[in-house]
Amino acid sequence: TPEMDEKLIERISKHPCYSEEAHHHYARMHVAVAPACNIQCNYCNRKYDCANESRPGVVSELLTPEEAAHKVLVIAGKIPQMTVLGVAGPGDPLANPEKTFRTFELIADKAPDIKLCLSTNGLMLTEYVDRIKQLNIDHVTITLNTIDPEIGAQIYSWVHYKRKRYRGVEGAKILLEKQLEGLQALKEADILCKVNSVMIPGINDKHLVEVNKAIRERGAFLHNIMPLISAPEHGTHFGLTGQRGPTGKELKEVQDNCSGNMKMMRHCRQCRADAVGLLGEDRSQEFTKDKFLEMTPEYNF
Ligand code: CLF
Ligand code: SF4
Repeated sequence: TPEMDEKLIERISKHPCYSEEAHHHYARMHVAVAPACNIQCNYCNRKYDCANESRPGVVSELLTPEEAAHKVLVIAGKIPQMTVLGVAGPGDPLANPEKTFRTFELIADKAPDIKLCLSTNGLMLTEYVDRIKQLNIDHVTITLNTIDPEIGAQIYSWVHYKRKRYRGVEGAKILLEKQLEGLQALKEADILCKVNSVMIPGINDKHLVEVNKAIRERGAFLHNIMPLISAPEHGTHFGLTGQRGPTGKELKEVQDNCSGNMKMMRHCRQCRADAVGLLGEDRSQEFTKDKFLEMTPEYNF
């Protein structure tokens, strides 16, 4: 938009998720280095990728930070439009801080022109904002589905925080507070923040306008409302209780109701935790572990 300043445009212009325009020209890759998680979302089955950012029901191949860095260099050499590296699972990246930050460090060191992107449930965000800033990670996604602990208790079955497990409203309250604090801390550190919200009919659908207002007030840059994908065979709580996802029409209606004066993301493709390529294009199978470990990086920067 014309009122966006030039510096901001430059920060998003090569990020396919933050700029609708960019997604036609620039590609992203994910590396699955973060297996553990510290909460339990009712739309997630731990056997699969983190459904906060990814497509539920998909299993990504777990990599060590060193393997991930090798993969990134191989792919960046082969796909010139590759501009962004994201860590988005298969669990919560900040529940695996050593693996996640080691991966970012290796890539910042070897491929400094690749933009770094991180997706998290937000529980541990305030603890790591300084480290995120230090590593020059300019794009962080928080999945924030509600600002009401009563609704949260229907979405999260437990939250593990500081060596204790909290259930129901008590757990949701901790998570929700930490998410909003995290958002504020990102704003203060001048890191661009996208918020993902999973739309769950009958649970948070009517409430998402309020979520949108709350994140807007705290300076989120972009809001991505994603449809719940819930299939019984994925074995999630919602899948087993028959919770349905929204129709395309219902999703669009909520996005339209939120779009007052904030940018809404409407081109999300709910990628895998090991996605490679333009959004909507899946080249992950060209770069499975058995394949990329045999390839020599030809990346020049
Ligand atoms: Fe990956 Fe996410 Fe970064 Fe993009 S995906 S960590 S912000 S580089 Fe993009 Fe994929 Fe949607 Fe995510 S289309 S699921 S929003
Ligand atoms: Fe699953 Fe991600 Fe939620 Fe953890 S944060 S339970 S990995 S969807």
